[in-house]
Amino acid sequence: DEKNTAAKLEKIKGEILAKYPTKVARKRAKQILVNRRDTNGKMPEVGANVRTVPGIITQRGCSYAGCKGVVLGPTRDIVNITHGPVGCAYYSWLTRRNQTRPESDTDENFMNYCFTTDMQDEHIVFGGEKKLKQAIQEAFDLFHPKAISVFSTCPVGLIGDDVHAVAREMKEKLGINVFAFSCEGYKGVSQSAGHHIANNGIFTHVVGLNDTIGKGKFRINLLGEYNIGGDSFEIERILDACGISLVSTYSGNSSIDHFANSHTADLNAIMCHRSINYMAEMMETKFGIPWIKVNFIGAESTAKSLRKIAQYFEDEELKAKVEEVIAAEMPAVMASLEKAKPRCEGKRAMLFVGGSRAHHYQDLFGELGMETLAAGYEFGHRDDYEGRKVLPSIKIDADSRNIEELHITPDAKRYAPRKDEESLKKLESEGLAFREYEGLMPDMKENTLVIDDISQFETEKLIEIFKPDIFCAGIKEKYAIQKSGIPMKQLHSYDSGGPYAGFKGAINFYGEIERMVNAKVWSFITPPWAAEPELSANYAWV
Ligand code: CFM
Ligand code: HCA
Repeated sequence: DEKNTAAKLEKIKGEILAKYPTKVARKRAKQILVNRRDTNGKMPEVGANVRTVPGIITQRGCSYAGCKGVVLGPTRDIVNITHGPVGCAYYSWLTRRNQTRPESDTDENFMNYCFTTDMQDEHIVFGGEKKLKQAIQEAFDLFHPKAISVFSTCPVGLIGDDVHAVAREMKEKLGINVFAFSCEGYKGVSQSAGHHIANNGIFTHVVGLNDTIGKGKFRINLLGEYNIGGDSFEIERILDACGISLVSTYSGNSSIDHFANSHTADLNAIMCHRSINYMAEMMETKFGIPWIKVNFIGAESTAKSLRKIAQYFEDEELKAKVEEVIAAEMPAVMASLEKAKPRCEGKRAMLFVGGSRAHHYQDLFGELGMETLAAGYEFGHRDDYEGRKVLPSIKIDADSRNIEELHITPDAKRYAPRKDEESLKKLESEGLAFREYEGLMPDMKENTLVIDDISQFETEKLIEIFKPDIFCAGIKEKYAIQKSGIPMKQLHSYDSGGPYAGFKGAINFYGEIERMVNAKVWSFITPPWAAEPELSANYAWV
């Protein structure tokens, strides 16, 4: 039967590829996989983080989106100026549904504003640096922010404006932190390059500038959590109940002061590895802060992640407190699950989202007894799919957090910079073997479909062939899916819902999915293309 399923999936893959020109088909063949280990137990290699073939309708976004929208967007008190056409600024304005909660009445919050230089043709011809200086000055005069940052859009790189020189000059002139990002949309193959540029920029210009906040016995940063639909609020509530202090989240519900102080944390807990691993690596190298991978999507995963943090600190009191919190939260979760699960069990989901949620949300569907038939990322890298090796949680003496002194010792307090091959080999030989961190593919059932950078055509084919009970993707995919009669949940913005993280988030999710997969309404829809497969435009002059 298993063999049959595999053969069936390979046949479907062939059917999809047959529609493409030979060269495109060859390329897509590496990105459409039947998730199945070979007879040696080896997983297939996935083609990921490669250029989308022009002409294919991709779900992907751009580098500017990854830098400005994703990583820096959720920070409330930096004035983020888009240097470029107004459309780039407008489309990246508040679409991501990240929320923020100023800590006091004097705390600034600029997130509701949209700042742009509104580049025009004349700036393309004569350069836009003067306009940018003016915009920075104007923002300063109006708002007196602690910091201003500048984000480059495609034309900026093409005409060669030196945004960094402008930032340096204005920093000097205004006496506040001003920094710029060369995150032109065309850089890299997706949002992913923008994440990297953002991480490098914050690390260079902000991290380590202050060490006055961030008290508490167990201090962590939460990396790769962006407070979509209030997720960070729920995680903050849980960490707070456990007695774990959050120095900074990157970057949900954050402020520039949180970033500046984040090097004082004892541990980096990473939610979305794809968008922020660079920051964790740099903090590890420069400040000796180890990192562990966590996931607060799913009640079980939340409990597991809390236990992992407590285990890292090797503190009995903390471990007991964490157990107490889990015990207090779980009854409500189980009550909600008992209601939803019988109506969801056995139903089938497909998830095509970003660079981590297509993986993390499978835990929530799993809790509901639902099966993930097919999944993939827009811009994940190979390690996000195939899993990556990370060191076991390792603790370091706070006093020896100086890179020169870091070394491997046979006792419990050991630390090795992960990049150092020698140290890594030694750890392995000491029996502190690498643990494989679960990636999307090893975590999914065998004989499921894994598709990287799925196209609109492939989406339509999957729906036609499998008729899943729910399809999860983004705004661009939403309406074609619904018109095909399939319930569609946005796992980026959560539509208008959320939070879905943590314990309360799980309860929200169960209720919502139960309602969606049992709603009959979509099956009554006849899509416009059923009657008229191809629409031709009627132009006035024809
Ligand atoms: Fe990380 Fe994200 Fe995601 Fe992402 Fe994104 Fe996002 Fe996403 Mo949209 S940082 S990779 S670049 S978890 S914005 S909050 S929802 S595609 S799966
Ligand atoms: C982005 C942001 C996005 C888009 C979501 C979507 C988000 O990639 O620039 O396509 O619905 O989460 O807001 O991923």
